[in-house]
Amino acid sequence: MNKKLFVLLMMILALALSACENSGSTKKVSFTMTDFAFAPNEFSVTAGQEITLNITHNGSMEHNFIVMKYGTDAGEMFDETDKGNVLWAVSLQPGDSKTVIFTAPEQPGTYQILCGMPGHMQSGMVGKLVVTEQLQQK
Ligand SMILES: [Cu+2]
Repeated sequence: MNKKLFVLLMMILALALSACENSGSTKKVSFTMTDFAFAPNEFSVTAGQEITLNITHNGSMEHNFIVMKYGTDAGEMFDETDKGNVLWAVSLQPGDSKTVIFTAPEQPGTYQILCGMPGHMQSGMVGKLVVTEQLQQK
């Protein structure tokens, strides 16, 4: 096979693959942040799934949405020692609603969600992300 044809075939393959990815559905999840709660505060997603998070900030101070790595939690409070265990985080200022993409982890299980602002976790800004195993395609 000559080189030009090979390159062309690879380009077609790449296009076909990206088309497949785009056709996969993104799961839409909406929640609200207030002082001091996430509503809802429990989310169920499928491993590896693309999640479109619609976040509405109805509070009066900065909040963040942190997902801790599998098997870790922040304990009594979120501090410096917990920063290395952050899997994913997004921060919002009051009035700053956002739509962000989050890819669910591959490892099924329960992950801790919290707000890392000092004292917010203790005030109730905690939640759970439940990742369920991907169903086998038939
Ligand atoms: Cu907060």
